Amino acid sequence: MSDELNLPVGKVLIDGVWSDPSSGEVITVLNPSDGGDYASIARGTAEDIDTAVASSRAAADGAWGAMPAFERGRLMHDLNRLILEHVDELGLMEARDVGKPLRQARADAVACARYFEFYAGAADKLHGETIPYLDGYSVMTFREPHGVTGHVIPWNYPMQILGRSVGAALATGNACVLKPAEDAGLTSLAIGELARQVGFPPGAFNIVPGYGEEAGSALSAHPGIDHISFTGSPEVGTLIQKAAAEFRRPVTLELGGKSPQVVFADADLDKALPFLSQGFVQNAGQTCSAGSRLLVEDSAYDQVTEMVAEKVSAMTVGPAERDMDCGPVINKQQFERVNSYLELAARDGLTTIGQAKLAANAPSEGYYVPPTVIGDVPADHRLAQEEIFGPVLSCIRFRDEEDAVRIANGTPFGLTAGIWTDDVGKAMRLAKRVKAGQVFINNYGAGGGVELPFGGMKGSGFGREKGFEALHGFTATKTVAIKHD
Ligand code: TAP
Repeated sequence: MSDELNLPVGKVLIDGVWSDPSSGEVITVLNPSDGGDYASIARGTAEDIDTAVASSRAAADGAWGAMPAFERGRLMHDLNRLILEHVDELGLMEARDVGKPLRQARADAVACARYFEFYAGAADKLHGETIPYLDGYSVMTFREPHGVTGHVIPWNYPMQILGRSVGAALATGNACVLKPAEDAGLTSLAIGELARQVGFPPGAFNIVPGYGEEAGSALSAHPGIDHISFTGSPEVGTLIQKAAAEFRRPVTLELGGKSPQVVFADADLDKALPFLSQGFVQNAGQTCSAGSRLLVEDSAYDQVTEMVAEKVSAMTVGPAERDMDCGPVINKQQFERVNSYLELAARDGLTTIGQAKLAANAPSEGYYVPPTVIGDVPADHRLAQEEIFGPVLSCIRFRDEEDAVRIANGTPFGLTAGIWTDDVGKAMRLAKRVKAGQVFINNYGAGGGVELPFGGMKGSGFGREKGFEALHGFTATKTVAIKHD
């Protein structure tokens, strides 16, 4: 681990102090670019979660809870600056931990800082309202923090997801307990250390790394948690929601997608091409909002898919630190899972129309899946329905606007959608009819914008993170009515 950050190995961060987990054990972390051991993190347990929740409760009821909002904002501004000072170091750490090309890993560190900057500025700008009511009453609302919030985050964008979830929770005065993914916990720990250095009060931000079924499950089932936010698989999302139901706690769930990019024949294809070909490759396709279904109007289908296939075939997949178009997937399980979809495509007679190359001298133990474009996938095929979470693009034809809406909405998911057309009316009709939490017209992703509310419809989950709206999710409204004749 990093010398400059001086991170201790195999510890939990509770109450502002690095300490041994109660298991006394560590989990070995692999570098997916070469399959070799890279670092180790603590195997946190239910006992550590208990300690962390108690520490956060004391912070919420004590120094952190009593801190004026503008001072919370100042601390978060300080954290933003410190993260920016460590972008290279955090980027390298993430590239090794997640297998993300260096450029993308650094961009994640910058985005994480930006979340803290955005929410620092928002901390003292969230306020209640006064409500006109009956004569003789004055009514006002307060937006109060939940208290102690739990955060279970995945391995695909650790820094960004930490920033958007913990950032919004801290800004509103909650004390946080974070359980990062066992495969990619290092940058979370590094940001915890930076938060410690800028002087967050003990317990405001505790981190317990460990296994999902151990530390994660203990956190989500803990009676001392007042809200839990989770990003990850639908299966674990269901477990989290069930655990929260036991104590009737609010939950935010972000569970991935199978997002369509809908291309009409009148679209500006030169502008669309980089987004269509990159939208499913970024982070080796392990992106909840990946544009992994390419829906193209019949008359333009051959031209668009040929252009995308050609672009993808010119890409190279290779080690994260060599900063190529695409890095490895996170681990062996994910490697096998993504390849099983490619095998399924071949078995069902689907055609690969474009595929990236493997870099020369890429370590044979690395988990490399070349970005792949599959042509004429039936809309109800598993490749067009299931979240593969790898760099695989399923191309699908549609007849007209009605058909496009039907196919776009025809999966269990509803996270994001892209619409490409020169016809504003058509674009807006579609934007209104597509079931998705974010819709992009003639772009895809809008540059990531921390300001833009993000979250799912249907099976993609509920609740919104990012933007000012996330602050509502991390607070509860209290109404106070005064009777005064
Ligand atoms: P999950 O198993 O859902 O992991 C996400 C987080 O939940 C991790 O911190 C994980 O810890 C934790 N977790 C696992 N089991 C838990 C439990 N029983 N109770 C509480 N927390 C638990 O996802 P994954 O294993 O990382 O990936 C599996 C699949 O999920 C992927 O193939 C992909 O399809 C999907 N996925 C989606 C997203 C997004 S953004 N939608 C992100 C990642 C993965 P451990 O890492 O220690 O298990």
